[in-house]
Amino acid sequence: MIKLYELAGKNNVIFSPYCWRVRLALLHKELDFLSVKTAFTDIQKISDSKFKTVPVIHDGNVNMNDSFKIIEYLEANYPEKPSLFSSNEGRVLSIFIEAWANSLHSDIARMAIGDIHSHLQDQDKPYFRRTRESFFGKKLEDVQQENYDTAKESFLSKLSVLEKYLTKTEFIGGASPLYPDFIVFGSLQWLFTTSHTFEINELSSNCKNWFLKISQIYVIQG
Ligand SMILES: N[C@@H](CCC(=O)N[C@@H](CS)C(=O)NCC(=O)O)C(=O)O
Repeated sequence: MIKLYELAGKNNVIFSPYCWRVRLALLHKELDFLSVKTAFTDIQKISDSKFKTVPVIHDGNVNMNDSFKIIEYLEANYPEKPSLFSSNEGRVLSIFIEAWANSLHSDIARMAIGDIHSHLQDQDKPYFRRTRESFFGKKLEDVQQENYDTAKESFLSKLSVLEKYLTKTEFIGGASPLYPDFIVFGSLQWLFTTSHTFEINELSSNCKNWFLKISQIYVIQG
């Protein structure tokens, strides 16, 4: 069975956007998998320190990280299972959507970096604080407090593009969800699983309904 190493905080909360992308892809492909809940500071123990980031999958002799590479591997090796791209056009769309969704991450980090820290396992807290405070040049709580409003405005402004798009189509991938949907879902799920402040009702209606539909199809079943 495929093993999925995914980042987990306190109470096994899964919050990493990239891990959510792969988790939904495995559920969509109806592939059985074993979730290995992993702390930041345990990533080095996977596959003899081969990887610096999760998600990682082990499938037989294959060990790999990087969400997009994992998706391409699953598509190539499980062609009889429901497709994540549907076509080469779907794969190319995913590349664009990945870049767009990743541009939400700097906003989400500024909206929730202190809250993310509070969700971590105790063993991860010093590592996370040290590396992220060195990146931002200030205390995590100050980053969040000083930037929350402007980051939220930027985040919602980027999502207004998706809001308009979703007037034309039920899912980003068309009539049913595809990997581009899971990419964006993973990014938003990162915010919703960690923020103490931002609520789903703050999303505009098409984005909110789209998010809830994906949750119902995959997350609740999963
Ligand atoms: N490009 C990678 C990015 C993965 C990534 O950055 N994962 C983060 C968790 S969200 C991580 O493992 N960080 C390790 C660390 O900060 O030490 C992917 O798509 O999988």
